[in-house]
Amino acid sequence: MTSPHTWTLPVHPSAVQVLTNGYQSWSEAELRPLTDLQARAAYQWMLDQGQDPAFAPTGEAGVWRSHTLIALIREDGSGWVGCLMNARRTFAHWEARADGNHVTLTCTLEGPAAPVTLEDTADVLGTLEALSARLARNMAARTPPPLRVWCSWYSYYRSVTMADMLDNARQARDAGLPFDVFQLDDGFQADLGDWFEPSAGFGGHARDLPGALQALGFRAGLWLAPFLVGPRSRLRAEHPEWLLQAEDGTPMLLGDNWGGPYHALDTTHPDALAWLRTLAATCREWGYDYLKVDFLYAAAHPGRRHDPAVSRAEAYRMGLQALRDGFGDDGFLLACGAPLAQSIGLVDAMRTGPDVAPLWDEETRRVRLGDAAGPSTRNALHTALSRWYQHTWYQPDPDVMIARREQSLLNDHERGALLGLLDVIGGLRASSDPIHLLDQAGLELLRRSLNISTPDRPRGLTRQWGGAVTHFTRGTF
Ligand code: 9PG
Repeated sequence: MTSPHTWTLPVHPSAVQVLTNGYQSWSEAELRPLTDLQARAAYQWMLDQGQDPAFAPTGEAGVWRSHTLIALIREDGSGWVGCLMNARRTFAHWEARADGNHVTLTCTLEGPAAPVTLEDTADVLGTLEALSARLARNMAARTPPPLRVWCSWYSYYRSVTMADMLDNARQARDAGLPFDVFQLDDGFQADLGDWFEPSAGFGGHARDLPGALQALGFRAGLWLAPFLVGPRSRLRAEHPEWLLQAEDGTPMLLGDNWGGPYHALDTTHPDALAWLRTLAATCREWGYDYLKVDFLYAAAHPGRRHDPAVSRAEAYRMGLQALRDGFGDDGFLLACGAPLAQSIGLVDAMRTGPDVAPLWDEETRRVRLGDAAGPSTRNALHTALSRWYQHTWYQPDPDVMIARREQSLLNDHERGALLGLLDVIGGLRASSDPIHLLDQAGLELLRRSLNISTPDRPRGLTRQWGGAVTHFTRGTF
């Protein structure tokens, strides 16, 4: 941890809005009046899974925390942009504070020294884009053409079967739907870490899927949470020494999903790194050339590591590099639940918001529990829109369109908003709808959502929309 840079900005706190960038894919990013309150999640597992437990919002009005970069914007579009210019081994923790009649801005680095810039500008949005693009160049960003993906998660969840995958691929082929990739999500594996053994319900083995998908004309994609280890998994029993430790030296438990907390792999352990390389290489041998690697923040979680000299950012990057090395340079990696800037140059695409869900908003979790990282269409759009400038870092993945009318609480207006805003955000296009649930209108909506678009630049500052303060240029609703 280096000593912080501190600046005093000569502007009244009530005269600026702050644009924050949350820590990882699901963490909230937003544009808000500086004098407002930044939400802090009520439970530790939410801080672990949706914010940065080492740099979470304070719960104090007028204090805003942001990762990598921050912008302060006056009504006329002028203001300041602060940005870390190389995130390979370092986190930058920004805090803007309303301080009497001015604003105090601090930047604290966690990890080795790295260049940080603060620019005073007449055009905050333009400067933000320029600095983002420079960061992307400094880290040799990968932005291959975006793909159109069918993903099993948002309709089959963990009950997905081999037959569901093949039925949908066959129906998509028969309907001439322009998907590039069919991606199997969570549910096929025996446990977190035991990726080579099938779950009881999957009805097959993940290694047998790529050949069948390719025969139908699609590339094959697979989901992994490569840095997570289930408490009851075989991996946990065989290699407890590969796990991130709590202060007392026992394997740490963090987050809460799949009915409880889970362990994280210690990516500074050479044998754990070798295992990660083999894992990615094996998926490639099975015929997958697209991997959705999820819950990646776990490799950067605070804790005791085999090599204590390695920073959290660097430990994360070592794990991600091992996956890239195993999967090959020409494989497509989509990161999810991932520290954002620290992934530049190693991944092809990035989820830039929380999950879409077949409902608009889950107010209890968002408002009462202070956690906007939970799945909802509103949360997904709100955060992905607030990261529009990150399209130079990798292909943004704003998550799936939901075109179906069955098994969904979204109304026509909400479906229209989702379609229009996915178009504004750009990047990957995806769907999870069971093809047989789509009538003519549903198929038409799905086809429109699969049109690749160029990310839009916001025209104005803010707009009150659907309970979210955000900014965008156009939408078809
Ligand atoms: C598989 C899913 C899907 C999905 C991922 C991730 O904080 N949360 O409540 C939370 C819920 C779901 C979630 C992440 C966080 O989903 O984003 O696309 O792959 O895992 O389990």
